Amino acid sequence: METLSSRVVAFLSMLISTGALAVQPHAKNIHLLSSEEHKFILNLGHKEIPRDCYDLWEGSGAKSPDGVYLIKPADTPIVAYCAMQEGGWTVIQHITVNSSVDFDRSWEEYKLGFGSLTGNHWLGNDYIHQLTVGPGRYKLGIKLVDKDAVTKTGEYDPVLVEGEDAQYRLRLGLYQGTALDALTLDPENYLHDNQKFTTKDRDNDNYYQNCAKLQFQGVAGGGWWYDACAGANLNRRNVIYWQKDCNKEHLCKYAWMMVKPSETVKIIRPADCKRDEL
Ligand SMILES: [Ca+2]
Repeated sequence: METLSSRVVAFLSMLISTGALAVQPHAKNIHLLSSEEHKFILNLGHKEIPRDCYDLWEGSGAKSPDGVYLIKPADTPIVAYCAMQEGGWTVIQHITVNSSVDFDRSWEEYKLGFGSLTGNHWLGNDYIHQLTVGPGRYKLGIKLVDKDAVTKTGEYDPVLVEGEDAQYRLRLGLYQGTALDALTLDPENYLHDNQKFTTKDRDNDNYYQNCAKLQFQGVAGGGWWYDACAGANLNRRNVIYWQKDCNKEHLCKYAWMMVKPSETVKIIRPADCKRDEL
């Protein structure tokens, strides 16, 4: 005869196998995943949560697959998409032209992130700040794919997105890449480096109106580090804009923004330096 406990065990096993009793991930921006997608978190249940995707990639001997992971850039874990095959980048933005995810969002939404980590999204300005403030320097990667599948990339080294009290101001270092430098150089005299972030409900830009509200073919620009206004804007979902590389005449289909520790500057901790014995 079946005992009560064996029936309880069978019931619990059924709950676990159907996902009804799955481990609930503790992450501040878990709203970037649907509850069905929680099982896609590749390091769910691991004891150690790394600071960023690069930590994971390096720790795995460059073997971690692309996907969603828990990371912990500051006190609280968050979920992020890791572009591992390209060297452990933490993706902070991904957009597809004519994305169903609306990028015309409020300050609060840009602060805490929106969209879907497995598709189009903004990771969240608070988390981009936590990642880029270090310890150690970070660099910003840009990846653009045009309608003919030609890919262009670029890196700003270092990058810092300042905190909310500084209106998430963007600080960029030297640029290199196959794409044009659209953030620190602009023939139209719009410089994005050193600009504060602007959203439709918070105007920090240098234009007499709010750049985030200006529409092109009925679509607003979305949040960005506007000047007066833009030589690049990867958050306008009908026209991904990056000077001559991506614009309304030369359409781009996809864009990504991502960060990883700068390789050019190594952190030297006092304990790493052996004192020479004389
Ligand atoms: Ca303005």
